[in-house]
Amino acid sequence: MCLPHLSKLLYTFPGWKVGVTALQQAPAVDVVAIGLVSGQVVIHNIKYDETLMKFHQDWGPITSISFRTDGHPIMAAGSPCGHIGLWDLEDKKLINQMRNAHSTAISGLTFLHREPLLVTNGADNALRIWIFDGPTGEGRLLRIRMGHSASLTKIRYYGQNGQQILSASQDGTLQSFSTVHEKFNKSLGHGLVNKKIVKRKGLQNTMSVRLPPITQFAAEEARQSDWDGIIACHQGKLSCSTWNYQRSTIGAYFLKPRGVKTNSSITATAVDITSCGNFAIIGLSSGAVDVYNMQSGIHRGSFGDDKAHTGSVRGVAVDGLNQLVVTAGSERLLKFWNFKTKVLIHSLGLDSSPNMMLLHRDSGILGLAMDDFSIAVLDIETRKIVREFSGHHGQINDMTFSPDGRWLISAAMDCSVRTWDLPSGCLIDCFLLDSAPLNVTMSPTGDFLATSHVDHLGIYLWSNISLYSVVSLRPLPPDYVPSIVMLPGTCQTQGMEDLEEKTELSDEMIEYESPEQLSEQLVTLSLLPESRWKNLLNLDIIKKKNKPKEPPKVPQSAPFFIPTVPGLVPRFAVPEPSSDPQQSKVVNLGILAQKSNFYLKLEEGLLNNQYEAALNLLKELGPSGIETELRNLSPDDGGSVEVMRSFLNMIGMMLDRKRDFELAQAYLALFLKLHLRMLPSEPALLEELVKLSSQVEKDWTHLQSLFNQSMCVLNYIKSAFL
Ligand SMILES: *[C@@H]1O[C@H](CO)[C@@H](O)[C@H](O)[C@H]1NC(C)=O
Ligand SMILES: *[C@@H]1O[C@H](CO)[C@@H](O)[C@H](O)[C@H]1NC(C)=O
Ligand SMILES: *[C@@H]1O[C@H](CO)[C@@H](O)[C@H](O)[C@H]1NC(C)=O
Ligand SMILES: *[C@H]1O[C@H](CO)[C@@H](O)[C@H](O)[C@H]1NC(C)=O
Repeated sequence: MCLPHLSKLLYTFPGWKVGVTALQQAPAVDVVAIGLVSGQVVIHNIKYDETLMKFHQDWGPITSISFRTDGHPIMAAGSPCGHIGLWDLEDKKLINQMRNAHSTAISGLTFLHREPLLVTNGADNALRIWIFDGPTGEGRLLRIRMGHSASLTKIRYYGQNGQQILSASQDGTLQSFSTVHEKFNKSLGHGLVNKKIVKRKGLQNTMSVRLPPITQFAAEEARQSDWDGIIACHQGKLSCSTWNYQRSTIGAYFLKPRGVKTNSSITATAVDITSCGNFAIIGLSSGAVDVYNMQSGIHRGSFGDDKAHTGSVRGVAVDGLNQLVVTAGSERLLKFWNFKTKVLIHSLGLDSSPNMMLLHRDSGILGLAMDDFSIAVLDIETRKIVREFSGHHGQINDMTFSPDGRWLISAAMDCSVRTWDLPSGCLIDCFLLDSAPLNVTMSPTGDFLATSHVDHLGIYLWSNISLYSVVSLRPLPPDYVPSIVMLPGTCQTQGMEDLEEKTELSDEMIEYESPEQLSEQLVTLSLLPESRWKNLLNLDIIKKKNKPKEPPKVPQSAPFFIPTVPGLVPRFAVPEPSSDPQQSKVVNLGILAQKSNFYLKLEEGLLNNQYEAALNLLKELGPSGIETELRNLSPDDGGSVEVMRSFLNMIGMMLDRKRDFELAQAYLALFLKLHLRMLPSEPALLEELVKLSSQVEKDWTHLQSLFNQSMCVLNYIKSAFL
């Protein structure tokens, strides 16, 4: 397919006076559909430059067009407002509309070949598959894959099994992502201001009833099957919403402090839920901290005479036993309260105002990130600062404890993620990212660290490298220069672009010739049939099986001329019984040994270090031929130690080149089997073998890890589609 006129302009269409936005070939020959800015779709025969039909869609420019190919003459056209029009090409009319297929513009839609399935995607970061199986000809949503459509505002692991991550986003939704399988993820949806009104008025899709994005949330699964287990603050809002994880929806209450005017600029800034799931604690920007019952939504008291803090509340936390509440205020005070009596126990002055606060409930260790980019760690029993860490050069966005409370991991605007070892008080890990990390959360089982990043919609998972290899966790030196880790992406990387450019250079299509070796990282197999190498090791068994039961016998019939014994008296010679009963027709080749071609090439190889010729000879032989050649290498069978060394060199060369991998293994195995007895007595050979052994092992470990990796991917794909 290398046509010289491939890139030659053949014809120019005059156009339709407005911009063309989509172009799609129709199933009919020479017919294309042209989508225009005006919302028109023109079905045009390009051979005769003739318009066959025109449709007009009212939703603005056509973004994308596709034709059904399973026997229905239907065309789908996408629009910038998320609707899809379905047109009948025979009756030349609109037969259906799929409104709000996506919440943003449809960026692409395609009917699957010969299937009643339409795949659409949009700028809302969703991929949907619609099936056309109903009588109305309307698409029914079959499958959906959806992420957040705007940047994330907060992520936290949910539950104790470490498999779900709750994430809130600027798009106003709260979603739960499973780290195990997409099957288990779910969206808790948008928060609606008043569900009942919305239902009654059928306002489902109007933006005005949606709550602003969640900025903070706390979740506790202890009573999730009884009542709501998630409490969330919304951007610029005073009241906090509750959410139900099990029912995947916004919950029953809006917890709103009484006595605060709704139109004041006071907002909720910090929340926590007790580990029993009964109480929620809400801190406000005014400094007030209130307790609510999660089951009933009733106000259960507040801390402080009027307010807990004079500044805004930057963090609230309850200990694991509902005894102590810790609150941090922007006026540089950390306060300890009795949970039941709401009495102030202790107030601690800080050097700088706290930015965020995090409590590790099991150990009672409290992490405080300060506005001066330092971190303080307190023990809530003794109420003393036990560690202070500095090193970040930017605002600390988030922190998380490892499940055992040993490590504190912090993420900051300076694009670094740092791991601090609490017992030793040292920084043990630090790496830089190309995009500043916003939130970090460690799974309760310690297997993953999840991060969210500026300008990224996804959640990134990091695994604990010490699970896979031995890492010495030494304190990093003060002048340690962290390396930059690139976030994995779906966009093409630099290297791929280079590759593409290179391939683009040759405009002629060259038939692909597979190189002898694809990559130095991989091994290549010979293309010899399996029978040539697979059974080499079992050759003796096969021979034994195929061996005639008895040696061929001389027929016992009387000869025609009976031999006589020379002498005076004629006497018949009695045939002597064969002296060697074991003698068979199988000739012992060792005795007849004459230097074979292979042997000669190996000898040559010793001089010029070229083993290609010898290898090629060996490749042409069948299994028993190979065995004979290898057997004859040993000094007992007419060979020499030198030639055996040459053979090992040949194997070494094969391993080096990483080609004919299976042959190298099979030949070596047979060689070892045949000469096992004599090899140890030859130091020269032994030395060679030790070298080979490490080489074989290295290659194999590499291969094995590749195999394992492939198996994992395969298993994953299998589990994802079955
Ligand atoms: C999490 O990320 C948001 C922005 O996405 C940031 O405002 C916030 O400070 C981060 N940390 C916490 C603890 O929410
Ligand atoms: C809040 O609204 C009331 C009337 O509803 C008004 O008198 C008051 O000035 C408003 N306060 C603010 C901070 O907007
Ligand atoms: C990482 O793995 C090692 C080895 O299993 C374990 O000792 C360590 O606690 C893990 N780290 C975290 C933060 O879970
Ligand atoms: C998760 O996957 C399921 C099924 O694959 C899908 O229905 C759901 O919308 C997805 N949700 C998110 C948040 O990705």
